[in-house]
Amino acid sequence: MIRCIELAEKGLGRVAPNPMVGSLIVHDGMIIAEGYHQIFGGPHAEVNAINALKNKDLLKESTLFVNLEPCAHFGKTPPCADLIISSKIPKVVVAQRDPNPKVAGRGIERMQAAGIEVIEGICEAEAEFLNRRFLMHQRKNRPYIILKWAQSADGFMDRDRNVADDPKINWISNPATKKLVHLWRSQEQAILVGRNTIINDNPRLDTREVAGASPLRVVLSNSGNLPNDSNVLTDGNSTLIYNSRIAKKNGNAEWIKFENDLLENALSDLSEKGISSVLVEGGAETLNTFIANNLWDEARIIQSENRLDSGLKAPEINSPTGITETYGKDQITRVYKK
Ligand code: AOF
Ligand code: ZN
Repeated sequence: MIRCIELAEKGLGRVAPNPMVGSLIVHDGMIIAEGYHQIFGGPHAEVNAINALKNKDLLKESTLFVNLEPCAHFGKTPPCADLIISSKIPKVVVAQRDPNPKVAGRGIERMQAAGIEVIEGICEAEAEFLNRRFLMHQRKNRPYIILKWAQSADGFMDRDRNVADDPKINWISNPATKKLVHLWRSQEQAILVGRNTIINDNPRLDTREVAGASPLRVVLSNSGNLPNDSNVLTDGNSTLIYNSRIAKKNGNAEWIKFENDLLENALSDLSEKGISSVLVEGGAETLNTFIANNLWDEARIIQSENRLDSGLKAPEINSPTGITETYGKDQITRVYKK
Protein backbone atom coordinates (compact mmCIF):
# COMPACT_ATOMS: atom_id res chain seq x y z
CA MET A 1 0.00 0.00 0.00
CA ILE A 2 2.91 2.32 0.69
CA ARG A 3 4.03 1.63 -2.89
CA CYS A 4 0.50 2.54 -4.10
CA ILE A 5 0.82 5.85 -2.27
CA GLU A 6 4.26 6.42 -3.77
CA LEU A 7 2.82 5.87 -7.26
CA ALA A 8 -0.19 8.05 -6.51
CA GLU A 9 2.05 10.98 -5.52
CA LYS A 10 3.26 11.24 -9.10
CA GLY A 11 -0.14 12.77 -9.83
CA LEU A 12 0.47 15.75 -7.52
CA GLY A 13 -0.31 18.95 -9.43
CA ARG A 14 -1.81 17.00 -12.35
CA VAL A 15 -5.00 15.29 -11.17
CA ALA A 16 -6.69 17.85 -8.90
CA PRO A 17 -9.47 18.17 -7.92
CA ASN A 18 -9.44 14.40 -8.33
CA PRO A 19 -7.64 12.34 -5.68
CA MET A 20 -4.15 10.94 -6.16
CA VAL A 21 -4.54 7.20 -6.59
CA GLY A 22 -2.03 4.41 -7.12
CA SER A 23 -2.75 0.73 -7.64
CA LEU A 24 -0.81 -2.48 -8.05
CA ILE A 25 -1.43 -6.15 -8.65
CA VAL A 26 0.23 -8.84 -6.57
CA HIS A 27 0.55 -12.47 -7.70
CA ASP A 28 2.26 -15.10 -5.58
CA GLY A 29 3.79 -12.42 -3.36
CA MET A 30 5.21 -10.44 -6.29
CA ILE A 31 4.14 -7.13 -7.79
CA ILE A 32 3.29 -7.95 -11.40
CA ALA A 33 1.74 -4.64 -12.50
CA GLU A 34 1.46 -1.02 -11.36
CA GLY A 35 -0.55 2.02 -12.37
CA TYR A 36 -1.65 5.42 -11.13
CA HIS A 37 -4.10 8.18 -11.99
CA GLN A 38 -1.86 10.35 -14.15
CA ILE A 39 -3.93 13.26 -15.35
CA PHE A 40 -7.30 14.84 -14.58
CA GLY A 41 -9.93 13.24 -16.83
CA GLY A 42 -7.63 10.32 -17.65
CA PRO A 43 -7.96 6.62 -16.77
CA HIS A 44 -8.09 5.73 -13.09
CA ALA A 45 -5.28 3.96 -11.26
CA GLU A 46 -6.88 0.50 -11.32
CA VAL A 47 -7.44 0.69 -15.09
CA ASN A 48 -3.79 1.59 -15.67
CA ALA A 49 -2.59 -1.21 -13.36
CA ILE A 50 -4.77 -3.83 -15.04
CA ASN A 51 -3.81 -2.61 -18.52
CA ALA A 52 -0.12 -2.78 -17.57
CA LEU A 53 -0.42 -6.54 -17.15
CA LYS A 54 0.22 -8.54 -20.32
CA ASN A 55 -0.93 -11.93 -19.05
CA LYS A 56 -4.50 -11.19 -17.99
CA ASP A 57 -4.97 -14.87 -16.97
CA LEU A 58 -3.03 -14.13 -13.80
CA LEU A 59 -5.72 -11.69 -12.62
CA LYS A 60 -7.98 -14.47 -11.35
CA GLU A 61 -5.23 -15.52 -8.92
CA SER A 62 -4.12 -12.00 -7.92
CA THR A 63 -4.79 -9.33 -5.31
CA LEU A 64 -5.31 -5.72 -6.36
CA PHE A 65 -4.11 -2.98 -3.99
CA VAL A 66 -5.39 0.58 -4.28
CA ASN A 67 -5.24 3.52 -1.86
CA LEU A 68 -8.81 4.68 -2.55
CA GLU A 69 -12.02 2.70 -2.84
CA PRO A 70 -12.58 1.82 -6.52
CA CYS A 71 -15.28 4.01 -8.03
CA ALA A 72 -18.82 2.81 -8.74
CA HIS A 73 -19.99 5.63 -11.00
CA PHE A 74 -19.81 6.54 -14.65
CA GLY A 75 -17.76 9.75 -14.59
CA LYS A 76 -15.26 10.57 -17.29
CA THR A 77 -14.48 6.84 -17.25
CA PRO A 78 -16.59 3.71 -16.50
CA PRO A 79 -16.66 2.33 -12.91
CA CYS A 80 -13.41 0.72 -11.74
CA ALA A 81 -15.39 -1.67 -9.49
CA ASP A 82 -17.02 -3.15 -12.64
CA LEU A 83 -13.64 -3.58 -14.35
CA ILE A 84 -12.26 -5.37 -11.27
CA ILE A 85 -15.30 -7.68 -11.20
CA SER A 86 -15.14 -8.47 -14.92
CA SER A 87 -11.38 -9.09 -14.61
CA LYS A 88 -12.20 -11.83 -12.03
CA ILE A 89 -9.76 -10.47 -9.45
CA PRO A 90 -10.67 -12.38 -6.23
CA LYS A 91 -9.22 -10.04 -3.60
CA VAL A 92 -8.92 -6.24 -3.24
CA VAL A 93 -7.07 -4.29 -0.53
CA VAL A 94 -8.15 -0.67 -0.04
CA ALA A 95 -6.62 2.02 2.21
CA GLN A 96 -9.73 4.15 2.59
CA ARG A 97 -13.27 4.75 1.35
CA ASP A 98 -14.03 7.45 -1.21
CA PRO A 99 -16.18 10.20 0.40
CA ASN A 100 -17.41 11.35 -3.04
CA PRO A 101 -21.21 10.90 -2.68
CA LYS A 102 -21.23 9.15 -6.07
CA VAL A 103 -19.02 6.41 -4.58
CA ALA A 104 -19.14 6.43 -0.72
CA GLY A 105 -19.06 2.69 -0.07
CA ARG A 106 -20.85 1.61 -3.24
CA GLY A 107 -17.64 0.47 -4.91
CA ILE A 108 -16.85 -1.80 -2.00
CA GLU A 109 -20.44 -3.09 -1.74
CA ARG A 110 -20.55 -3.89 -5.43
CA MET A 111 -17.29 -5.86 -5.33
CA GLN A 112 -18.40 -7.76 -2.21
CA ALA A 113 -21.77 -8.55 -3.82
CA ALA A 114 -19.80 -10.09 -6.69
CA GLY A 115 -17.95 -12.33 -4.24
CA ILE A 116 -14.67 -10.39 -4.04
CA GLU A 117 -12.88 -10.39 -0.68
CA VAL A 118 -12.28 -6.75 0.29
CA ILE A 119 -9.86 -5.69 3.01
CA GLU A 120 -10.13 -2.07 4.16
CA GLY A 121 -8.13 0.35 6.28
CA ILE A 122 -4.55 -0.63 5.35
CA CYS A 123 -2.29 2.47 5.73
CA GLU A 124 -5.38 4.60 6.18
CA ALA A 125 -3.52 7.45 7.92
CA GLU A 126 -0.96 7.68 5.11
CA ALA A 127 -3.74 7.66 2.49
CA GLU A 128 -5.62 10.33 4.43
CA PHE A 129 -2.53 12.56 4.45
CA LEU A 130 -1.83 11.95 0.75
CA ASN A 131 -5.31 13.05 -0.27
CA ARG A 132 -5.83 15.80 2.32
CA ARG A 133 -6.82 18.29 -0.39
CA PHE A 134 -9.37 16.03 -2.12
CA LEU A 135 -10.80 14.84 1.21
CA MET A 136 -11.27 18.41 2.55
CA HIS A 137 -12.94 19.46 -0.69
CA GLN A 138 -15.32 16.48 -0.62
CA ARG A 139 -16.14 16.51 3.09
CA LYS A 140 -16.24 20.23 3.94
CA ASN A 141 -16.98 21.87 0.59
CA ARG A 142 -14.01 24.15 0.89
CA PRO A 143 -10.49 24.03 -0.51
CA TYR A 144 -7.63 22.75 1.63
CA ILE A 145 -5.82 25.88 2.83
CA ILE A 146 -2.03 26.17 2.96
CA LEU A 147 -0.62 29.35 4.45
CA LYS A 148 2.85 30.31 3.33
CA TRP A 149 5.05 33.14 4.40
CA ALA A 150 8.70 34.11 4.74
CA GLN A 151 10.01 35.77 7.85
CA SER A 152 13.29 37.13 9.14
CA ALA A 153 15.24 35.37 11.91
CA ASP A 154 13.71 37.85 14.36
CA GLY A 155 10.11 37.26 13.25
CA PHE A 156 9.36 40.11 10.86
CA MET A 157 7.64 39.55 7.58
CA ASP A 158 8.55 42.64 5.75
CA ARG A 159 10.16 45.99 6.19
CA ASP A 160 7.95 48.76 7.48
CA ARG A 161 6.63 50.44 4.34
CA ASN A 162 6.72 53.78 6.16
CA VAL A 163 10.49 53.61 6.51
CA ALA A 164 11.85 54.69 3.16
CA ASP A 165 14.23 52.45 1.19
CA ASP A 166 15.24 49.95 3.78
CA PRO A 167 18.30 48.30 2.20
CA LYS A 168 17.38 44.95 3.74
CA ILE A 169 14.29 44.52 1.59
CA ASN A 170 15.81 41.63 -0.35
CA TRP A 171 16.52 39.48 2.62
CA ILE A 172 15.06 36.30 1.14
CA SER A 173 18.11 35.84 -0.99
CA ASN A 174 18.20 32.09 -1.38
CA PRO A 175 17.28 31.34 -5.04
CA ALA A 176 16.65 27.67 -4.20
CA THR A 177 13.88 28.75 -1.88
CA LYS A 178 12.24 30.80 -4.61
CA LYS A 179 12.26 27.76 -6.85
CA LEU A 180 10.74 25.69 -4.05
CA VAL A 181 7.93 28.23 -3.66
CA HIS A 182 7.21 27.98 -7.39
CA LEU A 183 7.09 24.19 -7.04
CA TRP A 184 4.60 24.61 -4.19
CA ARG A 185 2.50 26.89 -6.40
CA SER A 186 2.45 24.26 -9.15
CA GLN A 187 1.08 21.71 -6.67
CA GLU A 188 -2.02 23.71 -5.72
CA GLN A 189 -5.00 24.77 -7.81
CA ALA A 190 -5.20 28.37 -6.62
CA ILE A 191 -2.93 31.01 -5.14
CA LEU A 192 -4.40 33.78 -3.01
CA VAL A 193 -3.06 37.18 -1.92
CA GLY A 194 -4.55 40.37 -0.50
CA ARG A 195 -4.78 43.78 -2.12
CA ASN A 196 -1.70 45.14 -0.30
CA THR A 197 0.49 42.46 -1.85
CA ILE A 198 -0.74 43.42 -5.33
CA ILE A 199 0.00 47.08 -4.65
CA ASN A 200 3.35 46.59 -2.88
CA ASP A 201 4.87 43.77 -4.92
CA ASN A 202 2.87 43.68 -8.18
CA PRO A 203 3.45 39.90 -8.30
CA ARG A 204 2.78 37.61 -11.24
CA LEU A 205 1.99 34.64 -8.96
CA ASP A 206 3.08 32.11 -11.55
CA THR A 207 5.45 29.14 -11.68
CA ARG A 208 8.08 30.51 -14.05
CA GLU A 209 10.95 28.87 -12.13
CA VAL A 210 9.58 25.32 -12.54
CA ALA A 211 7.89 23.17 -15.19
CA GLY A 212 4.45 22.79 -13.56
CA ALA A 213 1.19 24.57 -14.34
CA SER A 214 0.39 27.95 -12.77
CA PRO A 215 -2.49 28.03 -10.28
CA LEU A 216 -5.58 30.19 -10.63
CA ARG A 217 -4.86 33.61 -9.12
CA VAL A 218 -7.20 34.89 -6.44
CA VAL A 219 -7.17 38.31 -4.79
CA LEU A 220 -9.07 39.04 -1.60
CA SER A 221 -9.92 42.75 -1.23
CA ASN A 222 -12.80 44.51 0.47
CA SER A 223 -12.83 47.37 -2.02
CA GLY A 224 -11.88 45.35 -5.10
CA ASN A 225 -9.82 48.33 -6.21
CA LEU A 226 -6.60 47.21 -7.87
CA PRO A 227 -4.25 49.35 -9.97
CA ASN A 228 -5.22 48.91 -13.63
CA ASP A 229 -1.65 48.11 -14.58
CA SER A 230 -1.25 45.27 -12.03
CA ASN A 231 0.41 42.22 -13.60
CA VAL A 232 -2.46 40.01 -12.45
CA LEU A 233 -4.86 42.15 -14.52
CA THR A 234 -2.79 42.70 -17.63
CA ASP A 235 -0.81 39.53 -18.39
CA GLY A 236 -3.66 37.57 -19.97
CA ASN A 237 -3.96 34.82 -17.35
CA SER A 238 -7.09 34.44 -15.22
CA THR A 239 -7.58 36.24 -11.92
CA LEU A 240 -10.58 36.26 -9.57
CA ILE A 241 -11.01 39.28 -7.29
CA TYR A 242 -13.32 38.50 -4.36
CA ASN A 243 -14.59 41.76 -2.91
CA SER A 244 -17.57 43.48 -1.27
CA ARG A 245 -18.33 46.18 -3.85
CA ILE A 246 -17.78 45.27 -7.49
CA ALA A 247 -19.23 42.57 -9.75
CA LYS A 248 -17.80 42.76 -13.27
CA LYS A 249 -15.64 41.06 -15.85
CA ASN A 250 -12.76 42.64 -17.66
CA GLY A 251 -10.73 40.43 -19.98
CA ASN A 252 -9.46 37.50 -17.95
CA ALA A 253 -10.18 39.19 -14.63
CA GLU A 254 -13.46 38.69 -12.82
CA TRP A 255 -14.65 40.64 -9.79
CA ILE A 256 -16.96 38.53 -7.60
CA LYS A 257 -18.95 40.40 -4.98
CA PHE A 258 -20.04 39.18 -1.54
CA GLU A 259 -21.27 41.94 0.74
CA ASN A 260 -20.94 39.81 3.88
CA ASP A 261 -18.61 37.04 5.08
CA LEU A 262 -16.25 37.68 2.20
CA LEU A 263 -13.67 35.05 3.19
CA GLU A 264 -16.15 32.21 3.83
CA ASN A 265 -18.12 32.99 0.66
CA ALA A 266 -14.98 33.26 -1.45
CA LEU A 267 -13.82 29.85 -0.22
CA SER A 268 -17.13 28.15 -0.89
CA ASP A 269 -17.32 29.77 -4.33
CA LEU A 270 -13.81 28.46 -5.13
CA SER A 271 -14.89 25.03 -3.91
CA GLU A 272 -17.92 25.08 -6.22
CA LYS A 273 -15.62 26.05 -9.08
CA GLY A 274 -13.72 22.79 -8.46
CA ILE A 275 -10.76 24.26 -6.58
CA SER A 276 -9.61 21.72 -3.98
CA SER A 277 -6.61 23.61 -2.60
CA VAL A 278 -5.36 27.15 -2.18
CA LEU A 279 -1.92 28.46 -1.31
CA VAL A 280 -2.24 31.70 0.66
CA GLU A 281 0.88 33.79 0.08
CA GLY A 282 0.05 36.89 2.08
CA GLY A 283 0.61 39.51 3.08
CA ALA A 284 0.44 39.63 6.83
CA GLU A 285 -3.08 41.06 6.98
CA THR A 286 -4.53 38.41 4.68
CA LEU A 287 -2.70 35.60 6.47
CA ASN A 288 -3.94 36.90 9.81
CA THR A 289 -7.52 36.99 8.50
CA PHE A 290 -7.31 33.28 7.68
CA ILE A 291 -5.73 32.54 11.07
CA ALA A 292 -8.27 34.64 13.00
CA ASN A 293 -11.12 32.78 11.26
CA ASN A 294 -9.46 29.45 11.96
CA LEU A 295 -9.54 28.78 8.22
CA TRP A 296 -6.27 27.01 7.51
CA ASP A 297 -4.99 23.44 7.44
CA GLU A 298 -1.27 23.73 6.93
CA ALA A 299 1.36 26.44 7.26
CA ARG A 300 4.77 26.57 5.61
CA ILE A 301 7.08 29.13 7.15
CA ILE A 302 10.35 30.06 5.50
CA GLN A 303 12.74 31.61 7.97
CA SER A 304 15.76 33.48 6.71
CA GLU A 305 19.03 33.66 8.62
CA ASN A 306 18.90 37.46 8.35
CA ARG A 307 17.40 39.84 10.87
CA LEU A 308 15.23 42.81 9.98
CA ASP A 309 15.23 44.44 13.44
CA SER A 310 11.92 46.17 12.72
CA GLY A 311 8.96 46.03 10.40
CA LEU A 312 5.70 44.17 10.03
CA LYS A 313 5.39 41.29 12.47
CA ALA A 314 4.99 37.87 10.88
CA PRO A 315 1.79 35.94 11.71
CA GLU A 316 1.80 33.65 14.69
CA ILE A 317 -0.02 30.37 14.93
CA ASN A 318 -0.60 28.69 18.25
CA SER A 319 0.39 25.26 17.02
CA PRO A 320 4.07 25.10 17.91
CA THR A 321 4.60 21.51 16.79
CA GLY A 322 6.13 21.90 13.38
CA ILE A 323 8.69 19.94 11.44
CA THR A 324 11.69 22.13 10.61
CA GLU A 325 14.24 21.37 7.93
CA THR A 326 17.20 23.34 6.68
CA TYR A 327 16.93 24.50 3.09
CA GLY A 328 20.11 26.19 1.92
CA LYS A 329 20.49 29.19 4.19
CA ASP A 330 16.81 29.14 5.12
CA GLN A 331 14.81 27.04 7.51
CA ILE A 332 11.42 25.72 6.50
CA THR A 333 8.86 24.81 9.14
CA ARG A 334 5.69 22.93 8.25
CA VAL A 335 2.80 22.94 10.64
CA TYR A 336 -0.31 20.80 10.20
CA LYS A 337 -3.39 21.86 12.09
CA LYS A 338 -4.49 19.39 14.83
C1 AOF B 1 -10.83 5.46 -8.61
N1 AOF B 1 -9.55 5.44 -9.09
O1 AOF B 1 -7.73 6.48 -9.82
C2 AOF B 1 -9.50 7.80 -9.07
C3 AOF B 1 -10.81 7.81 -8.52
O2 AOF B 1 -14.37 12.20 -13.39
P1 AOF B 1 -13.81 10.84 -13.17
O3 AOF B 1 -14.52 9.76 -13.91
O4 AOF B 1 -12.32 10.77 -13.36
O5 AOF B 1 -14.09 10.48 -11.61
C4 AOF B 1 -13.49 11.24 -10.61
C5 AOF B 1 -13.91 10.71 -9.27
O6 AOF B 1 -13.53 9.33 -9.17
C6 AOF B 1 -13.21 11.39 -8.11
O7 AOF B 1 -13.99 12.47 -7.61
C7 AOF B 1 -13.10 10.28 -7.09
O8 AOF B 1 -14.31 10.11 -6.38
C8 AOF B 1 -12.86 9.08 -7.97
N2 AOF B 1 -11.42 8.98 -8.25
N3 AOF B 1 -11.40 6.62 -8.28
O9 AOF B 1 -11.45 4.40 -8.47
C9 AOF B 1 -8.87 6.55 -9.35
N4 AOF B 1 -8.85 8.96 -9.38
ZN1 ZN C 1 -12.35 4.59 -10.87
